Amino acid sequence: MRKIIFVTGNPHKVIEATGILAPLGIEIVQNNCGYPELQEDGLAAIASFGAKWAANKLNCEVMVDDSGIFIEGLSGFPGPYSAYVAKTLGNERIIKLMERESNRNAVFKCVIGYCRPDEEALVFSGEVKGKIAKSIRGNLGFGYDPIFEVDGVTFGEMGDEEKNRISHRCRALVKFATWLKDGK
Ligand code: ITT
Repeated sequence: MRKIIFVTGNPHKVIEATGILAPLGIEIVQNNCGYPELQEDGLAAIASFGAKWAANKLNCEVMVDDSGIFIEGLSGFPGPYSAYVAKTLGNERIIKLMERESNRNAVFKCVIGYCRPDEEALVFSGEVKGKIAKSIRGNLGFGYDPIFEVDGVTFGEMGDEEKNRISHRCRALVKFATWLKDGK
């Protein structure tokens, strides 16, 4: 089994990534050494910088995952600032912000950054379109899962298996796994 270090402080990401990559023959090992998150407008730039930084620090091949939720009615907010907004506003206040908003469309995006020491990073992206729920629903998953719904069901109401079939993370990870399988 190919083993890859996943630099993240978020254990939920590791559980989801393991569910997706283990059946494809890739073992994930979490390292939470962290990496500097650039104040950039794009997830790809953040993931790419983070992967390169961590690969050189740990001196081995690594992957990172930078994700964010982009709410159409709020002009794409919080996007790359999703972690900060989750800590400061949280789901309840996002629902409140959206109270009078008729456009509830949102996109969840994930970018996997991969890098080997002294090389340039590669990125693999995935996204899933959905809507911001009218209220918090479901206690499964993490982060924005209870307020992001696809076909009327929030990620917080889905188990990992169901979320992993359609999620932004799954779409990015399958691209990454396909690239690895092609002998890279
Ligand atoms: P690392 O950077 O250490 O990997 P993080 O949780 O800070 O962990 P991100 O910056 O990628 O990760 O996440 C931005 C925010 O979006 C953060 O609050 C996450 O909890 C949330 N998030 C990321 N993926 C999610 C998902 O699949 N479902 C729900 N919320 C998610």
